Amino acid sequence: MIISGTQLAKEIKENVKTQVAEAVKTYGRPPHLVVILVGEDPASQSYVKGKGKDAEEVGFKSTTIRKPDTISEEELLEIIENLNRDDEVDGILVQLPLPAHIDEDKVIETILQSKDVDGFHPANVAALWQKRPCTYPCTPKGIIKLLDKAGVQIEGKKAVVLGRSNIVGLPAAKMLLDRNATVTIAHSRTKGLAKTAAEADILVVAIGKPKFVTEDMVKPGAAVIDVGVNREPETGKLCGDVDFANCESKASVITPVPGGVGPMTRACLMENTLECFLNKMKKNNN
Ligand code: L34
Repeated sequence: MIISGTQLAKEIKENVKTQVAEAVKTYGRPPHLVVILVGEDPASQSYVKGKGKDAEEVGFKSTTIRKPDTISEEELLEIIENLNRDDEVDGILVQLPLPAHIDEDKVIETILQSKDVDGFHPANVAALWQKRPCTYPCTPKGIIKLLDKAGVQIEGKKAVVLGRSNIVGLPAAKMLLDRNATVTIAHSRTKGLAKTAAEADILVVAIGKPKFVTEDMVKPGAAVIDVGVNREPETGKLCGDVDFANCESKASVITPVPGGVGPMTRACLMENTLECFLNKMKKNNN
């Protein structure tokens, strides 16, 4: 079975849209999401465009701030600080990666935690790892929702996460652990990676290498979640970290690229933005 992220994302966005209409009646304005894009990387441009499109679809106010990759760190931080102070801005997202002369950690720390719709702020990360209320990072949140939608049992299962990034691998592993899976975090330097992967009931692949996972690395009946977004070197077509055609028949459920985790990342961003907005409005009313 192929799990359609596009379909599930649509359902999530419908739900957000309904709540936005309610929120407008209650609070007099929709949530406002600001996305900052530095530079002209084609992939980042495409993702940011998708976020703006989704934001408009659910009825948010949406602003994209585009800056050249020559922008100084100081200038970028100042933009963020102004957005932090702006009462009518509810969510701030700085698209990663940033040019090398800008300290990403510093940028992420500058975003007000209550407007951190990515869930990347250190205070948010700490809250996630300590099982306190937090904003769940969009991609891992989307992964869990895809598994639930497909009816995959997580509790008691062996999950293997390939990749250990702050954005995907680590938080995805933690969220699977919190659902009572037994989790192995593996990576490109793991010895016997293929064998480890092949033991997984749930295999999450975020290793950033096109068609890295082949059929021999998939346990029969496994659920395979492909987080990769790569370009096929020969054709320029989008492809995942999983060799889909090769693995499809071995997996019980598998996500496609495009149309899997990507659209879910965006839909979860819409949910997070609404959540930040509602938290703020409820606080203001007290
Ligand atoms: N701050 N930076 C920040 N937050 C994020 O959550 C991200 N990420 C990752 C890169 N940098 C970030 C994204 O937005 C990856 N990512 C992302 C978002 C959306 C899609 C892919 C990656 C997506 O929509 N993928 C589509 C295809 C898009 C295309 O045609 O290029 C898909 O169907 O997979």
